[in-house]
Amino acid sequence: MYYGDFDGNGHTETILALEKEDEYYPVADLDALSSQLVSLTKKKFPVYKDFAGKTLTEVVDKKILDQGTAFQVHELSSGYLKNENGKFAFHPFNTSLQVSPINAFLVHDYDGDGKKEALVGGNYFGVIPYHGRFDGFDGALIKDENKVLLGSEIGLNFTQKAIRNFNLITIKNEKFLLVTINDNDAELYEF
Ligand SMILES: [Ca+2]
Ligand SMILES: [Ca+2]
Repeated sequence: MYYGDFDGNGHTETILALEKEDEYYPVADLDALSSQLVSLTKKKFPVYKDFAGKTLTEVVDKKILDQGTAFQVHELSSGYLKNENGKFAFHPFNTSLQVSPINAFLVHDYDGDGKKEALVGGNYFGVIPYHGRFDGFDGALIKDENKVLLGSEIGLNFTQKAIRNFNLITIKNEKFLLVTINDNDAELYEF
């Protein structure tokens, strides 16, 4: 992500780029990019065909990009840190847990077998329509490194909901899971 005032109009821009075979390509399409950088893109690419397949530095001059700050992300997977002989190593979760950003974890012995599990919730709607909202994650219970139960298998229904937080609450000596959802009613699950 390049961040800076690339056209010198006093407002900062962010330009996202993805690496593919050692080249960087802009993530945004011509319309989105030119809405931020009119002088740099629409004049340079009057027709869409000319923009297609162009690398980032073919779209925005390297000298101009270098005026900004470059940020890099190397890992977008959700995962956990495992203590391996005193050193923590990152391990991504399996693919069933990668369908949306994860926002909520709650560790507890949910099934009463004496071992703790991690309940996981996610989804995120705060994206532009072009990217499409992340709404397909059903929630999950991580039993251990190799065993993950999806929400639908354990009586949860978190799809189409942007899960934000979990709490355990006790009402009249009975334990409940309180699920807080962004821009929606909270939900109470009986154990
Ligand atoms: Ca600017
Ligand atoms: Ca357990």
